[in-house]
Amino acid sequence: MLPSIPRPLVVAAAVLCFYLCSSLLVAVAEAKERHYDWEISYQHKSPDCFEKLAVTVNGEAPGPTIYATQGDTVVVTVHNKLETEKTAIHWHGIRQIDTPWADGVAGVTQCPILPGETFTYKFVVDRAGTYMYHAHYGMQRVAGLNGMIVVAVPEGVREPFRYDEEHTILLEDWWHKSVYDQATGLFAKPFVFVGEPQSLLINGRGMFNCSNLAPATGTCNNSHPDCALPTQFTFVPGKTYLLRIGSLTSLSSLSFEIEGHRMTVVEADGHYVRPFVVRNLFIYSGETYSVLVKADQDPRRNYWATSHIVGRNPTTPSGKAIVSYAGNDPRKQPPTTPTAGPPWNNTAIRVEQSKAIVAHPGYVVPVPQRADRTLLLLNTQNNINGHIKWTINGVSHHFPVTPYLVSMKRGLTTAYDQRPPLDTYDHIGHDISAPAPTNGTIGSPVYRLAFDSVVDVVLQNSNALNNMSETHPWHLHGHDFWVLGHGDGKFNPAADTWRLLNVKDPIMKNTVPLHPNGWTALRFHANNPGVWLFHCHVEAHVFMGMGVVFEEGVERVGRLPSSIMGCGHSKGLH
Ligand SMILES: *[C@@H]1O[C@H](CO)[C@@H](O)[C@H](O)[C@H]1NC(C)=O
Ligand SMILES: *[C@@H]1O[C@H](CO)[C@@H](O)[C@H](O)[C@H]1NC(C)=O
Ligand SMILES: *[C@@H]1O[C@H](CO)[C@@H](O)[C@H](O)[C@H]1NC(C)=O
Ligand SMILES: *[C@@H]1O[C@H](CO)[C@@H](O)[C@H](O)[C@H]1NC(C)=O
Ligand SMILES: *[C@@H]1O[C@H](CO)[C@@H](O)[C@H](O)[C@H]1NC(C)=O
Ligand SMILES: [Cu+2]
Repeated sequence: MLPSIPRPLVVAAAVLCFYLCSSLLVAVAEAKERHYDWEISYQHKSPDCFEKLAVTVNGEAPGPTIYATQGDTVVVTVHNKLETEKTAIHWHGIRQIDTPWADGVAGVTQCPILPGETFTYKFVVDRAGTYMYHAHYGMQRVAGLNGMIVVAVPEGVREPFRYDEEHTILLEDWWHKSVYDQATGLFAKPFVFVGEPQSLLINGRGMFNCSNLAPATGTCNNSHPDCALPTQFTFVPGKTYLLRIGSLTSLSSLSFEIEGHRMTVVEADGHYVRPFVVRNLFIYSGETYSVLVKADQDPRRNYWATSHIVGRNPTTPSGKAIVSYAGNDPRKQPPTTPTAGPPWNNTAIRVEQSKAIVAHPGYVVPVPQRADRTLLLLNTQNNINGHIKWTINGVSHHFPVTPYLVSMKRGLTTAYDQRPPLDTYDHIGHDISAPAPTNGTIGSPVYRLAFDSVVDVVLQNSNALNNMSETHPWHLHGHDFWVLGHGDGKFNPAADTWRLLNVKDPIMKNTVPLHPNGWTALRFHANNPGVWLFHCHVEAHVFMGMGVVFEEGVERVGRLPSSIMGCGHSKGLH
């Protein structure tokens, strides 16, 4: 539902239609084209009071929220005005059925858009829910090019819950260092990690305490209008709100909460969840959740909405926004000190919440009972010729210059690594609670999946070179997958681990966390012709090679638009 349309009217129309015009509905609710014209440029921004160059959409970071209705076609014309930098924009959670070239991943589905060039993305939003968009070129998304996509249910269709109004909440972490500095450090010898973020942002706002800045390093002004006030959300007493929450953090796993209010989780990555109540929502980069919140607290005061880092020992202050009850001064700070959030190192409570997310009983998408192929994907951190890399089954993924979609469709076999990657690793011999002893290699191989086959993926965590195990949220492009289970320790395909899997009512998602010292199992149907990236959504990790590429039915892909070509081996192709 669009926020500008009063909900009762829509409900009334829907109820009327149910009786009077259900047969006409299909004709009435004609899909629309939604056009956007975006100029991508660097602008000086102070989202947390520290001034920095940010990549913006029409001058804003985050960019505007795209509102559409299921079945609509979204057309975004992107003008790259970055002057010295290429770009590409990914529509996170949109499956791109019949339009694999619009997925927006430089090196996978298109050549990056050159400075001064214009590129048009056109795709159908085929399922209602909450989605996001962000740059998918180098580490550019960390510089601010991101935003949300809200897809409403078609007219006459009811969601399995009621609410009065909605808000969108985009969570980010933020660095004062430029993306260039961050990316260069990760590739340098010796390796320089990006470090912990300086701030957490809620809808693009945070507040860094400028007095804590080392002398004379940049401009920081706590009175700057971009940061002086946190984001404010208004609650009218007694009303129920749908909060569409998305995380596009670069590194951090978060816990989100609203002081004094319970949240009922009802949607995850565009799929209805069997509702469950939480005080704090754990959310990983690349995930979206919708929660219902009732404005049922003392309306004479305001409340803190906060985001806290979990999974890494936090040095970053919490993100803060104000939930203000109607009638109060929305800018008035709540009288309380924001909560500290849950202990950062309690993995068990996070795994427990992950396990609580199953499909709504009325919306279970039946799971194929068995897979045609199983991929056991072990992540290890390796020192490769003095560079610190993440590898999957020994290969650190490197994006080729020529987009896979073009090279695979056109048979350009020299454009990427032809050796098939390994479906498994030494799952008996590998000690996951020690740094990897093996060497890795850098490559650009592809898992070629039989079209229409059912594929299981088991993600296996292991300790990094610092002997710590981290959280890795994995995101699959072009599909939703069933989340079959999360487990502790090492997954053993020969043992009875399969009994732990949920094939009854698993939730479908596009992003799922792999928790420290554990494994995550998922299943998907390889039925969307194209070439799709599957990767850790921690920006530094994918840049260090933590990803794989799947191809399925590329021969079924329609004629490729020549606008995605022009780089590497695709020069001169049409
Ligand atoms: C900012 O930091 C200074 C110095 O550490 C401290 O005195 C001050 O109270 C802080 N301000 C806020 C709003 O936290
Ligand atoms: C800080 O920002 C405020 C509001 O824009 C402005 O009035 C003030 O001059 C700025 N201070 C400095 C030191 O730039
Ligand atoms: C988390 O860290 C604290 C402080 O180091 C420690 O006391 C506690 O046992 C740890 N909790 C877990 C679940 O590891
Ligand atoms: C690494 O950490 C594990 C616990 O996860 C511990 O048992 C092991 O001794 C550590 N190894 C090294 C080399 O520090
Ligand atoms: C890793 O590579 C180095 C250099 O090529 C070699 O000396 C070493 O034996 C290799 N180690 C393993 C465990 O393969
Ligand atoms: Cu990761």
